[in-house]
Amino acid sequence: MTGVRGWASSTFAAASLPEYRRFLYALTAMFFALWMVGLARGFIVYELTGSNAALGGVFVAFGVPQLLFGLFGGVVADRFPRRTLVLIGQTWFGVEYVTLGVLLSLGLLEYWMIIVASVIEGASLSFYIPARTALIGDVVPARSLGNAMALQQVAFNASRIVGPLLAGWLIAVPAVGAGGALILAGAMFGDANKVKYAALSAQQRFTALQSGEVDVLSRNTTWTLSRDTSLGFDFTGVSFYDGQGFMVPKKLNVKSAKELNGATVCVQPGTTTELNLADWFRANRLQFTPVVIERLEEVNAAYFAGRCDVYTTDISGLAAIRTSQAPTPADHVILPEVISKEPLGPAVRHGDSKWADVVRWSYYAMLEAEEMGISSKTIDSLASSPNPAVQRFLGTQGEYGKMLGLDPKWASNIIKQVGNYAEVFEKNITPLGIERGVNKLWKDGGLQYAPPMR
Ligand SMILES: N[C@@H](CCC(=O)N[C@@H](CS)C(=O)NCC(=O)O)C(=O)O
Repeated sequence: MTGVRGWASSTFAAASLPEYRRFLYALTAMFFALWMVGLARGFIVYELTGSNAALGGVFVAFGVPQLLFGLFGGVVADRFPRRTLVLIGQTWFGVEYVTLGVLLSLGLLEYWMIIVASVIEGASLSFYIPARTALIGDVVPARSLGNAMALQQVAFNASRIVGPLLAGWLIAVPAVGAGGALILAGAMFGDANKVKYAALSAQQRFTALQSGEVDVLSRNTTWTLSRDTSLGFDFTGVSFYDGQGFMVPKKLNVKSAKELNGATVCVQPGTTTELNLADWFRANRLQFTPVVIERLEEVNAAYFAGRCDVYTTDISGLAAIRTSQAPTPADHVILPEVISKEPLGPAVRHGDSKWADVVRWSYYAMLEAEEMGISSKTIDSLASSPNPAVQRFLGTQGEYGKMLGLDPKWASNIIKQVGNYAEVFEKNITPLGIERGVNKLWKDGGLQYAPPMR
């Protein structure tokens, strides 16, 4: 026992000094943070940019100021109070890491911010390191100096091994890691069945998305300014250009919406439909009585039971309701007037740009596939295609999956399991009696256009 105690008291001699002990604790924490951030920073930069050169850029941004300011660091440490320099240094690193962390969680972090932070951090280290080393001499007596230096080195080396391990483990935990949501998304697109649907009324859908009950609204939500801003959503594209219309029983013999003066109109609350309806009747100096019912099944029942003369919603909705709910679909007609623009597309919450990117590019991949003639039927035969654009799409060339945080086969999985835009349209929309119309590809005179997948 005495032997061990003797060994311990000589090995940790400097640590018996309370002031040095505190110094060592602060230092160890600082070293851990430095090494952890070192690993996480590389990971984040690669995730943000997908480029090795960008990663190199960070090390240059970090190293060059150290080289330049390193020349003056020692001089400054000798002229200014070292304790203050060390305190300023550690506080600054803490503030920097927390700021970067918060920006990352909010999805606001950009590559240039990491570069700026790295330059400032590199420069600060040039003053901080000499000040910290010299501070040891202020804290411990000359005879313990060698021991104090050695202990500092032990803390440095231990944190160098454990810090990155800890950071790697944190990144690997989906709820914590920089790419948590993306890892889940990758899994989801690897298997189109790994999705949970939530049945929501038109009114419930917004709070469900805001509260995180669902991660995306993907059905018939119209992209409007107020939803994009004050409701806190981002619309990732327009997967279907629609418009609002009116459906009436054929037996009423109505040929135009202009003949609807005095009608009762079934409409759902929490929709663009409600406001468009009021605007259109007012603009046309017509009277109407709204019958406002929240649940879809109840509006349908009310209309088919004759509780209102007219049903109004998006034309795709009217066509779907007529096909799937009407006792005799041919007994109902959709009038020729299209009274609004209803660009329908997926909506996600503000603040998760990476998830938005995944949703956005999944839809564009379906358009791009149609444009390139890649379908669920042809995709397997294209593996040996000499066309580089096809190879990029299949994930055999480029690192586009990685840039999205997804599997290299992300796009081909979508096409194999779900189909390209035309296939999905033919399967789900054509049977409703709706033509491609404005939803044709841009090269066929429509509005559907995907930015380049490269
Ligand atoms: N596009 C409009 C109308 C959407 C809408 O009213 N959808 C109704 C009628 S199709 C609905 O109950 N949607 C639920 C669903 O389709 O399941 C909006 O975003 O406000």
